[in-house]
Amino acid sequence: MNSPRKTTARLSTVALLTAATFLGSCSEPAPSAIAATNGAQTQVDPGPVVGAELAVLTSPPMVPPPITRDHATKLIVNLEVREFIGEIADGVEYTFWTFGGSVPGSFIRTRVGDVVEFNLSNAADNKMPHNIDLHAVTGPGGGAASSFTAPGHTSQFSFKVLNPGLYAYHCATAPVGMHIANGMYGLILVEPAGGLPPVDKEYYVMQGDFYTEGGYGEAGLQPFSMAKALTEIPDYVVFNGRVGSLVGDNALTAEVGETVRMFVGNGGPNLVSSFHVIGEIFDSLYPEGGNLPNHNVQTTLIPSGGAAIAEFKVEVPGTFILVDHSIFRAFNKGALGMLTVTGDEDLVVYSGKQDDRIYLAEGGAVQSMPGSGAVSVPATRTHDERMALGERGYVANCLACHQSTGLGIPAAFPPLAGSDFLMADKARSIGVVLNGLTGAVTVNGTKFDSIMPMLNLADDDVANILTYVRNTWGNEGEMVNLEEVRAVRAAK
Ligand code: HEC
Ligand SMILES: [Cu+2]
Repeated sequence: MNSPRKTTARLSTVALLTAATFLGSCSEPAPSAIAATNGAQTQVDPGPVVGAELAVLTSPPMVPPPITRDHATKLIVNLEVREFIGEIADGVEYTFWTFGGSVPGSFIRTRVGDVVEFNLSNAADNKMPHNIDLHAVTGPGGGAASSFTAPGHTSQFSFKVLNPGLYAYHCATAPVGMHIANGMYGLILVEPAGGLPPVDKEYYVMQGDFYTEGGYGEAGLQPFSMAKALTEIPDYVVFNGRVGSLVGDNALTAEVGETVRMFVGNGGPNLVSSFHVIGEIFDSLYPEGGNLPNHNVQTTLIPSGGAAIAEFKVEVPGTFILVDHSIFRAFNKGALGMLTVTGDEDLVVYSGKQDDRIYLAEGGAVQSMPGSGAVSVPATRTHDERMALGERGYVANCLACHQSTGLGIPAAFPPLAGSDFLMADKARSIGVVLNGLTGAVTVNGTKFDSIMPMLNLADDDVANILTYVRNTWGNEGEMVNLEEVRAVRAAK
């Protein structure tokens, strides 16, 4: 019989469907691979399996190097399950169960047609049996039954990766929800035969929701809460297993002009992610990890147990914030990361603030403020006026990071409420708000090493906001007046 597999290298979608129908009615196995390049579906025979090699595994946010071989191989994956206590947020400990010692687990990179020899080891000092269900597997349970492994044992099974794409994997040992909730998930990439188009940077980011006995930020070792997991209202929603895993020194990085590819997964166990990068647009987006690209996408929905590939070029420098756009999760439960882009400004693509006018809704008068320094505003304001205007200014300019409570976010944004750093030196605090802040600072004994952007505020706004900040949440300080702000600006 003449197999349709051999007839032509390039088939239209219609032809493929026809071929599939035809195949269904004969005893030939289905074509083993359908690779895609920029949306054009091309039938590619992945070819014979040649040789053997040990898979390179990486912890997030790193990704193994692209596959350069032009043939399928026997790929040996050695993955060890480790149970340990780690931090889910500063001062908050949790017992993680992991594939390879990280949440999410090690990234596995294969090529279509590879025969994967999978060795799952369960460390001898672990307490629980575990297994693995890989969504890239064609076979019952995705490998779960074959990989069930008691502590101190190694299970081996093998599978052929038939479909290119980005797939989640997870533990499927009962209670399944609990094993996933404790961090047992990760991603496996199956590259198409021709590989993925080259990019400058590749990163691995995976969201997960966590359920603890104590509320968000409650210190100490926090046990898993089955009751909360059943209600599906998590205390933590995080990228890469921890609040602050991708901020400050741990931020992802790129240079202006580079192309970035993010392999983004969602381990759940419960929530769906509305993945978004603030200030960027995905030039290409492979929804659900499949091979049909969408273009010019703002936010993508990543199902629990699913993935997406997001690609974009970075045109301007700055800090681009990764969020689950179900936004309370980002600013209040931890689903926030950063991509720091360095390089030259392109003021045509993004100008920065060009003008600032005071808009007084009551009086209808609009006062123009040409540079942020030289402003015609009342030189004196009462304390109460500054407090009221300052609160408004705080909400508009500071709240997103330092929070309405002034408590900030552990490991990301320092507290202003009760901050010894803020209250110790008035002129210095004016300088922080005028110029932004980088480098390590210690606030109430906790070190922060991140970036506060320069906000381009008018001097009067700075005086108002700092008067408010230095006299709210239990802080007690004098009013900050315009002369003091001007003096700090002039001294710069
Ligand atoms: C985009 C997030 C962001 C915004 C918006 C922001 N900050 Fe910050 N702020 C930070 C970060 C991050 C640091 C720590 C910087 C470092 O580690 O060097 C910081 C540090 C500070 C500090 C010194 C440390 C402390 O806790 O006392 C003060 C004071 C401060 N910010 C005040 C403000 C005020 C007032 C505003 C609004 C006008 C503001 N910030 C807006 C992120 C932000
Ligand atoms: Cu498990």
